[in-house]
Amino acid sequence: MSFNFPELPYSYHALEPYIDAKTMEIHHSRHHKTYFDKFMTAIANTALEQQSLHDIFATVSQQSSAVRNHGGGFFNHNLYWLCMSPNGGGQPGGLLAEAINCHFGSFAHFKAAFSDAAANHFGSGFIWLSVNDGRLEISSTSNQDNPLMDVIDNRGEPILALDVWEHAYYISYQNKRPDYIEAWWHVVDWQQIELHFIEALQQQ
Ligand code: MN3
Repeated sequence: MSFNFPELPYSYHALEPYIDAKTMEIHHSRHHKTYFDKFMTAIANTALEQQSLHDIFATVSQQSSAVRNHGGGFFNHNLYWLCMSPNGGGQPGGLLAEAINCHFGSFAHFKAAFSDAAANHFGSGFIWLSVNDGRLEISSTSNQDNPLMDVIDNRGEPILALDVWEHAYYISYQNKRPDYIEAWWHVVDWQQIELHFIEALQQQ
């Protein structure tokens, strides 16, 4: 595998007023870039260079904490950026809407459950919507772990990621994580997440 640090698919100010440009710039060019650089250092001249992130995470319990933390940080932010768009917000349609209604009762129920998980997650981490054996599940992980890792109880293929580390929201929202979560729904790119959903179903 060759791993590349991704450009954002939109400008740093594109998600304003919901996520400010300074936060996006620091988060992408410093936090995410540091995870990427340290991950590349951690796997340099090892067999992991030839593996996919999915394969590395499937055996991450046997790897160094640097691979777990920085590989997770690399992957998790890749997905977080893709899940947002200046044209986001609203509700999902198509197959994803059907699946959300089936598994959570309604979009409103899903949104409330996901927001609760995000607001109540203690400390740094990520909140996920994942596909597990064809079912949609909400889960949370600490630090830079994710549902692909063999150290996680609630495993699945993540299709939606929300970063709840303070670096994701502190400049605009300080300690008010629920306000960040409420703003974030306005930039969630449901068309992209439906693509992730269809890909995940095809893999299982
Ligand atoms: Mn982050």
